[in-house]
Amino acid sequence: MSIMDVTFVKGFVRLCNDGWLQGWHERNGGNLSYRIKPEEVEEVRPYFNEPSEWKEIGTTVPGLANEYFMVTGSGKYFRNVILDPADTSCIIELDDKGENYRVLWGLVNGGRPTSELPSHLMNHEVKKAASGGTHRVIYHAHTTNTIALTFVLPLTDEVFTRELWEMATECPVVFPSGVGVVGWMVPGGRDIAVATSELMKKYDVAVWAHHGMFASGPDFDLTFGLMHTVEKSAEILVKVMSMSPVKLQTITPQNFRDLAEDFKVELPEKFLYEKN
Ligand code: 2HA
Ligand code: ZN
Repeated sequence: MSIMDVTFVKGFVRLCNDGWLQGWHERNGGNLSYRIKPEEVEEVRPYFNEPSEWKEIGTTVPGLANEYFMVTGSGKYFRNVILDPADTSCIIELDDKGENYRVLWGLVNGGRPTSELPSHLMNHEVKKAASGGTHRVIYHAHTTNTIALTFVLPLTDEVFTRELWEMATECPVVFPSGVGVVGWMVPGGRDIAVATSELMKKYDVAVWAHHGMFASGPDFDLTFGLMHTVEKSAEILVKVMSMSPVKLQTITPQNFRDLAEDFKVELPEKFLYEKN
C-alpha cells in the first residue's frame, strides 16, 4: 500500500494532470485543493509525518476549523504532480480557530501550500455552508480563452454568463446559477479572496480578469467538468467573435426559458435580458 492507492489522492493527481494536458497550467500556474472527508483522513493518517510548525493562513476561516485539505504547493508545476505528488502537493490541517495551518504530509523537498491558500480556504468556507457540506473541491486554472474574453467583454456577471450560455446548449444546465467576474486584483492575498468568496455565495465559477478562473464542486469529476465546460464555451465565443462582429443567430431568452422548464433548472431572469 502507498498513499497513491487512496482514491481521493488518485483523483487529485488525475485532475492536476488533466488540467496540464488542457494547457491551463504553464509553469507554476494554477492550484487545487480538496477538503478531505473524516473517513478519508483515517485512510491517509498512516502516511503522516511529524507535523510542521503552525503557520498563519493569512485570513480566518472559522467554518473550517480542524478540517484537513490536500493542496498543491506554491511554485510547484502541475505537470510534475503525476511524477511526484509528495514533492508537489501536501496535506494540511487547520487549527481550532481556522487561523493557522500545519503540514502533515508532502512537500518533502520544502515549500509552502499554494500562494492562493487564502482564496481556496475562503471559497471552501463559503461553499461548505452554501452546499450543505457537499462541495469539497476548489480549482484555479489559467484558462486561455476565458482570460482572452476578459479583454473584450464588459467585466460583469450578466454579460459573461449570458455570452457563455449562448455558446453551447448544455451550459445553462451545467452552470445554471451563472458565473461571477472579479475585476483585475493583486493575486495571492486576502482582498481577492474576499471578493471571490463573495461571488461564490451565488455561483460555482468565478472569473479573475486577465488571470483565470476558480471553480467549485462536490468532487473532482464535476469540478474539472465545470471548468472544462466554461472554458470550451469561451473557446467557441472566441472563434465566433474572430469570424464575425455579429451573430446571425443564437439561443434566445425564450429558448433558455423553454430549456429551463424541460431540464428543471432555474435560470435567473437577470441573465435573460433583451439585447439591442
Ligand atoms: O502560480 O496561479 O494565481 C499560482 C497561481 C497564482
Ligand atoms: Zn493563477
